[in-house]
Amino acid sequence: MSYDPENIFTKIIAGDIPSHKVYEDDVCISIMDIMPEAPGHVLVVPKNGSRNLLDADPAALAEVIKRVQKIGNAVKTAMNADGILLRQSSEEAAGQTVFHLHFHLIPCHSDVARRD
Ligand code: DGP
Repeated sequence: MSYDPENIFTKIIAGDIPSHKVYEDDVCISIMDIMPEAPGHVLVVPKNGSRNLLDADPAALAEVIKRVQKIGNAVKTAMNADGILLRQSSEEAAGQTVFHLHFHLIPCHSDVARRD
């Protein structure tokens, strides 16, 4: 499976499609998920496109994961959460629906049962 740059996240990164952006630097953007599983659910989307985790350049991935950690801590604080669920789906069989690498950061609270 190859990377198709004609995907919705490429258009969001380019500013052609609006999003609620909570973070941006030269490596990635972070946006609110339009189908949140919990309040404060954000996506971290690298600007350097790859299809998913399986074809990502390891050196680029190392930079992205630093942002995932930083944004995860910020989301936990902002949402007064007890924890953060990190999810990344690679390929349709794993639930991937947008074929541009992204990481879900989902705030979790101890007193709220998760459905998954
Ligand atoms: P996944 O199923 O892991 O590929 O996650 C894709 C996520 O992307 C899903 O939770 C919904 C979200 N999403 C899809 N289209 C858009 C969009 O146009 N804007 C935003 N903010 N999120 C989107």
